[in-house]
Amino acid sequence: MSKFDKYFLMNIDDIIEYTLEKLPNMNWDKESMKAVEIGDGNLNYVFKVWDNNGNSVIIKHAGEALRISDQMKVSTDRNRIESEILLIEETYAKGMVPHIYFYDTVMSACGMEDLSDHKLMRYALMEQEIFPKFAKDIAEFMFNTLLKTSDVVMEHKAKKELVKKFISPELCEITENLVLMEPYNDINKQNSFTKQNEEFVKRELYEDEELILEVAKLKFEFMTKAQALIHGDLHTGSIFVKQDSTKVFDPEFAFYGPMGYDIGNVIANLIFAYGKGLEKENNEFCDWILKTITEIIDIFINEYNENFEKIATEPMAKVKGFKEYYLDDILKDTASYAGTELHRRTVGMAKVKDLTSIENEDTRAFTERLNILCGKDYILNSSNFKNGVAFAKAVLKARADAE
Ligand code: SR1
Ligand code: MG
Repeated sequence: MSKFDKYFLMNIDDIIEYTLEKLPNMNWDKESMKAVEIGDGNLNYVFKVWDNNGNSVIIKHAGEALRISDQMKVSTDRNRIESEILLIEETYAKGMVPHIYFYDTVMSACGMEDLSDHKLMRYALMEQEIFPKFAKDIAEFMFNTLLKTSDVVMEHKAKKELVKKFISPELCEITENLVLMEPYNDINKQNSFTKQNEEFVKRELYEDEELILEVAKLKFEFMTKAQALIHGDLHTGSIFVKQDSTKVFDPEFAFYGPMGYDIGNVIANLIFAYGKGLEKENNEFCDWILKTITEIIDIFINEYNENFEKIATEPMAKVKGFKEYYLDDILKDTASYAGTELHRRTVGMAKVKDLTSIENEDTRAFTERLNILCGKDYILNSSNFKNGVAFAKAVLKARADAE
């Protein structure tokens, strides 16, 4: 019998005992073991445990209520999903995710590789740090994890087993509401933004029927398009970086959905960093962000074009014209979901620090307008975004229009 045989919400005092029970072979120096809570996400508790022997591990633990709101209850099964996805992604994109040492479906906790030598990408970007290798790393990560889990490549019955295994109604519902509805109707009265943009948001989001119809279609596509095993929340707070390394983590929102949801999230979150760069009047950083957006899209397209024939197993995917049709569809979704991410992080309940840290009210209002206009361009003209330059140019256009 162990106190960890039945679920309870662990706190810092439980973590060392828990770690010793789950990772007994790590040669821990019990006397010097320490633990600290380091989580700053919206959902879970994250503990770092270490000792003087040089051992360290991250324990991630799902509570029944979310950190962002104790009114919101979401299945603790998200911890299993996250652990299993990381193990799968490790096979598709070696070295690009933290290694999972164990996961525990009783306590809804897992132990994973400590990546403290990396920085959380959102904070590094807010400090205006540049990562020249990032575009290639993330584009290849997305190509490998998305294309290779799709019906283009996978045997269809095996793929459907994964669809079943990673069905995630409660986490998907969060996205369906917070991303693909509330920014456009504020139905739950959770939206917020600068006071001076009240008329602007009303006109550009709440009253734009053409936009809302497109978002309605995107919501249904998100709910029904089981295209690839997506990360589901691939923002810069789900990525660790070093100059020579990129690691993707936190795939608890993973499920079979549209590939463009992941790619679009990466693009939108780089645009939030661009807004921060504008606040700091850092042209070099802003130029690097636009270059990175361009490269991510173009490297993804290049990987796709170079490898499609080599990895496709589905005979009908090899029909003339299908490859081009399928890529166009991925890029259209990428633009569209970049747009919805830009909107929800600007007006919705789960904001990003890149934006909320802008203290000057006028600058913040300007950045809000840039995000909203760029998002609208991506959604309303989604078929036009067929290369990296097109994605980057939309940011410059929105910047000019937001003045
Ligand atoms: C209620 S959870 C809010 C947001 O945090 C996560 O990181 C997801 O992005 C979710 O939408
Ligand atoms: Mg997260």
